[in-house]
Amino acid sequence: MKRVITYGTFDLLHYGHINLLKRAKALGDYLIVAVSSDEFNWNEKHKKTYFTYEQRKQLLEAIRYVDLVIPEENWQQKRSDMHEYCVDTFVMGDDWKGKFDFLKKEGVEVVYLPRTPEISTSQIKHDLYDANAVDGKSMTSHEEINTDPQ
Ligand code: C2G
Repeated sequence: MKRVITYGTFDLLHYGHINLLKRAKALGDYLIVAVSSDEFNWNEKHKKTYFTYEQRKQLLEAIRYVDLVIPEENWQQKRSDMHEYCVDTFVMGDDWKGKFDFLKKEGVEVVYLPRTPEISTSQIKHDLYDANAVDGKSMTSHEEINTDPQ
């Protein structure tokens, strides 16, 4: 069984993430996703996520390509993860190209896959902020939606 691993925040899960996970799984038989903890995001990546670790973990576990979700708690854990989870292939989007080549020394294939263009969590946040700023209305509640077919 070929075991693949990838790491990320996966906040506001979108089709760019899904494309990555689908292609990562296609490289093997078992896909592990190390999802960044809330503390790691805040302290090391200076990202405030919309969804908590538990919520992001739940979303990822619902994806057909994902077999196991583990926490990513620091930058240093990758080396030991390769051995602890018997990883054959490490996969990241190519925005990280070259950054994790050191893992080859752990006997792991390192693969960078092309990012899906024009979608990112920060782009989603930006677009929603702009949209709200333009029309000034919050999301329409069900009470306000006229479902009368007449
Ligand atoms: N990704 C992609 N296409 C996009 C957006 C993201 O292929 N349009 C990929 C990224 O390249 C990454 C994965 O999806 O491989 C997760 O992206 P993020 O949640 O933004 O993760 P990141 O903040 O890059 O954290 O130790 C590694 C870090 O945890 C990676």
